[in-house]
Amino acid sequence: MARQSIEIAPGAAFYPGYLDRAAQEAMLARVRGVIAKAPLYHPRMPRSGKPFSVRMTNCGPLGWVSDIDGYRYQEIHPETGAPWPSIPEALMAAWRELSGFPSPPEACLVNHYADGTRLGLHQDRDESEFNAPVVSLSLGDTAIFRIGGTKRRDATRSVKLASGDVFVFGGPSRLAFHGIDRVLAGTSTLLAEGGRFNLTMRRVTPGR
Ligand code: MD3
Ligand code: FE
Repeated sequence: MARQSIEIAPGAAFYPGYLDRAAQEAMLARVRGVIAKAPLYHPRMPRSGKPFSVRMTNCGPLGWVSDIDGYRYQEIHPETGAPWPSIPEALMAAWRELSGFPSPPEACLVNHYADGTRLGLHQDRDESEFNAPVVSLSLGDTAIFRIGGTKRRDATRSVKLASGDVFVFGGPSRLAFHGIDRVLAGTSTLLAEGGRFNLTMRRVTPGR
C-alpha cells in the first residue's frame, strides 16, 4: 500500500511515523549491531582537524568519512580498518519502498547526537549519483531540522524530526542546504541513554 507523505519542499517527501514503536525497537537493535562491529567515532573537519560534536559510523559497501585530509567515501572504518558491516534488511526494504531508484544504496551513514550536539548547515555532494535520493530515518529524541535551497543564502524552514520519521530527499532537494539546530532532550524513551540516531542511505557511484 502506498504510504502517505507530505511534500516539505520540491522533491522532499516527509513520512511522519513511518516506523511504529515495535519497528523502531527492531531497527535500534540493528543499529546497535552495526555499532558493535563499527564503533561510533568523532570525524574531524578537513584542514582544521577540529572534531565534529556528532559521532558517526557507517554500514554498506562504502562509508562517508571526514578527516584532516578531506571528505570521502571509503570501504573501511578509519579507526579499526575493518570493512563496514552490511546495511540491515529493514533499511534496504525502506529504500526499495520509498527511493524510486532501481539500484540499491551503497552507503548508510549513522549519525549519533548526544544532548547538546548539532550539525551545521551543509550540502551533501560527495556522491557521484545525484539522481538517487537520500533516504533518512530518525530514532530517539526529536531534532529541529533546518532545510533551505541550493544556495547557502536561500530561505530556510524548520521541521521537527521525531523517532520513526522518514524523509526522502530527491529532485531539487537532493542538493539543498540542511542541518540539525538542536536535539530536544527527553522527547523519546526509545534510547535509554537519551540522544538521537539518524540513518541516511545514499547511492555513491552511478546507478542504473
Ligand atoms: C537533504 N543528517 O547525514 S537528516 C547527513 O539528522 C545529515 O543527522 C542530518 O545531514 C541528521 O548528511 C539530517 C536529513 C537529511 C540527510 C541528508 C540529506 C537531509 C538531506 C541529503 C541531501 C539533502
Ligand atoms: Fe547532510
